[in-house]
Formats: sequence, structure tokens, C-alpha cells
Amino acid sequence: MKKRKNKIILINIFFVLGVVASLWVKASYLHHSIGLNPMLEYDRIHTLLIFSVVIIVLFNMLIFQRKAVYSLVITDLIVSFIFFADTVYGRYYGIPLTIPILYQLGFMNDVADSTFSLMHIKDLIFVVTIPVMIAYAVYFRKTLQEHKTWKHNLLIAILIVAAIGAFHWKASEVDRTHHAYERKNIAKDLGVYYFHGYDLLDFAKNKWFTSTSMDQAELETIKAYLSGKSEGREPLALYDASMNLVVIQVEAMQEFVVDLEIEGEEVTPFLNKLKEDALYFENIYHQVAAGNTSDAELLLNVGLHPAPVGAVNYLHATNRFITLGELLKDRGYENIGFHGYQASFWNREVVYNNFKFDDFISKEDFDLDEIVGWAISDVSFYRQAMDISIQNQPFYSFLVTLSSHHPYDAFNGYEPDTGDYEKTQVGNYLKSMRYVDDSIEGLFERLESEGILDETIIVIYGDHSGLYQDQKAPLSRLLGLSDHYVAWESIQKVPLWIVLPDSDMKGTISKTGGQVDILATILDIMGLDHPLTLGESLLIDGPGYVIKRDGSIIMDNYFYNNNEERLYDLKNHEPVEITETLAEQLERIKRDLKVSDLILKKNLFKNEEFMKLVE
Ligand code: GP9
Ligand code: MN
Repeated sequence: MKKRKNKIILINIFFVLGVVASLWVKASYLHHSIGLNPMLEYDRIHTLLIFSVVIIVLFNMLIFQRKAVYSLVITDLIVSFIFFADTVYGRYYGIPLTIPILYQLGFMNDVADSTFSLMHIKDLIFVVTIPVMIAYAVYFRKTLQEHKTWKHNLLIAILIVAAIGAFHWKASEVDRTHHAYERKNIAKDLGVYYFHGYDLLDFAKNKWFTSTSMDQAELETIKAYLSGKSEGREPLALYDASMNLVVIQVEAMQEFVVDLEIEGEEVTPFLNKLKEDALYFENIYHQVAAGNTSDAELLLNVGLHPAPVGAVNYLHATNRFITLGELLKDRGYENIGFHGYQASFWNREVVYNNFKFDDFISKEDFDLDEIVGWAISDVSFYRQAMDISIQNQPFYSFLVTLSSHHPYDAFNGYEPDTGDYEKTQVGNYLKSMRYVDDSIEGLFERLESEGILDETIIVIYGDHSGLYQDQKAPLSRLLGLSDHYVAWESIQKVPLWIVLPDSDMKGTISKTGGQVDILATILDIMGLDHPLTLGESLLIDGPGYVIKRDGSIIMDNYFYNNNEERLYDLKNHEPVEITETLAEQLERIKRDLKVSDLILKKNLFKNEEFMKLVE
């Protein structure tokens, strides 16, 4: 009798251990085959993988009881299937699949074309365990389906609690800050099981637990906003539908570099000259928040503000957006987004599809023939992007540059000589801006040699600041800034050029605005109709303003600090009394953020009641 009992226990233990081993080995193989080299030491990631597997197996046993033998085989089958798909996709994009990615797989022509070449013979590892497991389960089915006692169940429940606790204890060592911009890092740090679980919950939360209906107060906020929004005037509509559009979002370019001289030399000679042949906006403040570069991409393509917490690219990646690409598509444009870094970064592979780009060309697609900093050099980036763009005209090409990314070390030794600032971050930053200038000049020459410079509207702006608080002292010295914080705030501007072929609209415009206004300005110029962007064309006469994500507001003459609720003169930094008229104005401006947040949170472009109000 005892012998038989031992035999039963052994057969069960073998089976459970076999399943655990199978699920663990497959996860390790996936990590290895798609280059998810752990950010942490190997022992930690494997410990976390094993805890994850143990939790999955124990839950199966508790829920399915005598039928757990079947559910475990099915679990292994499902995991094998998912991990195999992850492997094929991840070999190309370096990230396991997520549900939002599955939604737009058609966009991934590149993987589709090369699916077979992405499969390796070793991937059979996902299959080989299955017949063995089935054979074992069938052969020992009686023994494996022994009735489970309450003691047995209690033990399993205790083990589940312990395994979850152990997982959390080990996971608490992880610094999660770098999960915000690259979801792949969740898999690297915490394992693919956790990664898929997180993705599933996140998806379910957005899909099923987010209400899109507005309550009375929200409706009032939106109505008040719409009635306060100026009627504007008829759009300029300067061109017919044949003009190409090139939008260049320059990494880390701040406005102060324009016209700046160092050691008697201009930092950006080409762009300085361009100010005379284009519209140049000298008072545009960046509005990015936690989504950084990706927030600037959102502001430009959608005309909404970033989210109050976290990155829209993850929080609302699959919302309904009405984008520049969508409007241009209706006019027969070919829209392509270009960025020389990994497609998964900032979740762009999902978001660019949703922004209605016909294609997204990322690091995986470029010929990496010249590397500067993180990846492909801007010079090569522009060359290859233009090779592709000019094939289908008219085109809208959205170029997000990368070379001038913090901390600018790649430019040590580049021009110009920065004197005292040589070998410092400020000096290297100025050099990176010279490189930006050189490479944009090259792009203009290319467009000219193709004979399409006169048929192309070119918009150039910076994505966000390049020098942060840690560089405040040397930068303030260089620019002669006072140490009042408003002085620092007043240089958080990005330059904006809009080059209009065949137009006499040129020269510098001083109106205050934000990145959210760039889309409205493009729509104005091209005569495109958008139901609602949160910006206003910078070419409309009248006072300007910008609201930043922290609620601070800059008007043509004032800086408003939202935390202190104080107003300052923008030039001399003296406090200014908030009159009733100013207070009303500030309240009205603050509504911009509230409305933008509502649109994002409630996915309002999908809400019929809302669409009726705005159309
Ligand atoms: C990476 C690039 C840089 O793809 O966009 O992002 P950032 O660190 O500037 O947000
Ligand atoms: Mn950036």
C-alpha cells in the first residue's frame, strides 16, 4: 500500500517537474533567441522565471484539480504557441509580441515578408516536449487524476502565496524607471511571463474597464472650452494637394542655439540663414512630459497634450486619433514615419500605425552604414529616408532624428571650437547642434538636386530641451542668464522653421506658442480640416500663449507658475499682480489640459456625442 502511494507521488512529481522544466526552458530559450539579454544578472532573471512558472503550475493544480493533468498539457501548448510567435517576431524587432502589436500586424510588412527566414530549426524546442508530455499524461492518466484532499489543496494555496511573495521580493530589486519608455525592458528585467501578464491586464483595463461616456461636469467643461475657442478665420490654404510635406523633429534642439556664436563662430550657420527664407518662430515652448520625444510626436501629429502621468504611447496607444497622416491620406499622400532607433522604443511600432502612417521605417530597416551615438547618423538617415520618400509623391515624411541625443559625447572633437566649453557637455551639445545644422543643409541640397525643393513644405522643430538642470550653471554663464528660475524657464523653447515654397511669407514671428500649435499651423497652411486640435495656428494674428504639462503658462509678456499661482514679468522676472481679466484668461487656458486629458482618457474621438459637438 505504502509502495503504491510512493509510486503515485513520484509519478505526479515527475509530471509536475516536467511541466515546470518545459515552461522554464522555453522561456529561457525565448529570452536568448530574441536577444532579451537580461538587464540583471542571469541568476535573478532565472529565479523570476522559475517563480512565474511555479505560480502558473500551482494555479492550474488548484483550479483544475483532477483535470490539472489536461490543463497543464494545454498550458504548455498555449505557451509554446505564444513563445514561438514571440520568437519569430522578436528576432526582427527584439521584443515579444504584445496585444496592441497583434492588432496591427499588417503594418509589419517586413516581418511578414521574411517570416520563414526568421524561423530556426532549434525552434523545434517548442514542439518536442508536447508529444512526450501527452504520452506521459495518457499512460499515467489514472494515477495523475487521483482525488486531491483538502490538505493537498491547502498546501498548494500556501505554496501559491509563498511563490507570489518570493517573486515580489526578488522583483523589488529592479529599478523600473526604464520600463516607462521601453516595454521590452519589463521582459528583460522580470521575464516573459510577467511581461505577457502585464500586457494582458493593461489591455483589458483599456479595453473593457475604461468608460467612454461623459458625465455632466465633463460635458460642461468641453462645451465651455469649445465656446471659448476663437472662431479663427478661413484657413490660408496656400497650396493645392501636390505639395510634399517634410516634417523634421530634431532631437534635443533648443531655441537658444539659433544665432548663438561661440568663439566668434555661428553654431548653426545654415539654419540661421534659413530664417530669412522661411517663417521662423522664436517663441515656441516645448510641451513634452513623461513621454519625452514621443510626446513631441503626439503634439505634432495629433495636436493633443501629453498625459498627466506616463506616456500616451503606452497608455493610449490604440485610442482613436485624428492625425495629420489621416487627413493627408484622404488627399492621396503617401505617409511615412522615419526614426533610426528600435521600432519598439516608445511603442512606435504600434503608435505609428495608429497615426495612419503607411509605413514606419525604423532601425531594423535602415542600412546602418554610419553610426553616430545611439544608431544611424542623421546624414545617412536623411539620405535613406529621401531615397524612399521621393518614390511616391506627394509624400508626407515625418523624420525624427536621433544623432543629437544626450549626452552628446559623440561630437567631442567636432566643429565649432567651443573655447572654455571644450570637452564639457555644454560644448559637446553645441557641436551636436552644428552637426544637426550640417546634416539638414545636406538634406536641403538633396531635395534641390532632386528638383523637388520647390514642391516641398519643410517644417523643422526641436522635440524638447537638450541641457538640463545639471548643466544650469555653465549654460547660464554662456547665455548670461540671471539665476531667477523664470530666466531658466524662458529658455525651454524649441526653434521652429516653416519653409514655404513660392511664398513671400518669410521672416521671424515672435508670437508665443507651443508645440501643440504646429499642427494647427500646418493645417492652416495646407487648408486641411480637422474637427479639433488643442492648438491654434501661429499665423493667426493676436496674442499667443502656451500651457505646459505642469500647468505653467507663458503668455507674450508673462510667466505663470501654477504651483505658486503667481505671475511674473517674462523679461524682468518681477512679480505681477493677477488682475481679474488675467485670472479669467489663465482659467480659460487651463481648460486646454483638462479637455485634452478627457479626450485621451475617454477616447472621445470615438464618442458620437463628443464628435457631434466638435464637428
Ligand atoms: C529614441 C529617441 C530618444 O527612440 O526617440 O528618445 P528620448 O530619450 O529623447 O525620449
Ligand atoms: Mn528626444
